Amino acid sequence: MTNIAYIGFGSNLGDSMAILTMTKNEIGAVEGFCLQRLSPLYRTKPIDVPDSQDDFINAVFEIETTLDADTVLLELINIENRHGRSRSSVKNLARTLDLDLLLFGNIKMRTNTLILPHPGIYQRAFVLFPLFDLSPELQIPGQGSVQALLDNVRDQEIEQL
Ligand code: PH2
Ligand code: MG
Ligand code: MG
Repeated sequence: MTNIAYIGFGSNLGDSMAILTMTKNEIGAVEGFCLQRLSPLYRTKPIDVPDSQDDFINAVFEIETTLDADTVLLELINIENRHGRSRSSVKNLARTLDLDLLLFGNIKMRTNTLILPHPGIYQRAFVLFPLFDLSPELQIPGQGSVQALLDNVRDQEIEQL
């Protein structure tokens, strides 16, 4: 049994392009992950952050995996930690590496540690554009089609690299 999962990449601290390359290799090396595709890359203005921050590099990875969603999340947190991702009680500070589990098959779930689909997808251009690039027909369980959701975020500043 395998599932397709989509993983959001975000970085706006340090050498974000180098971090992206390393992350791609690390995702490719996880046992139980089969890296399928990386979306085009986007430079995006920070959204919903508490201070003045540099632009982000954002993209989305598509993987096929034999692991369950909780284990996938743990693997992503391991990769974040290897890149010196610091965690603070202040939300959304600048970060070297943020890997968000956006979608895991068609699964809907809500626990203390994981909400699927990721609850922010529908309002974030930096996630919707790369998802659309990878899968124009994609449906987000409970949120609608990526294509329709894009109409809500066309005012957000994002530039394909
Ligand atoms: N991530 C956030 C908060 N705001 N803004 C952009 N443009 N890109 C991000 O990846 C991002 C953000 C929290 O994870
Ligand atoms: Mg995030
Ligand atoms: Mg995160």
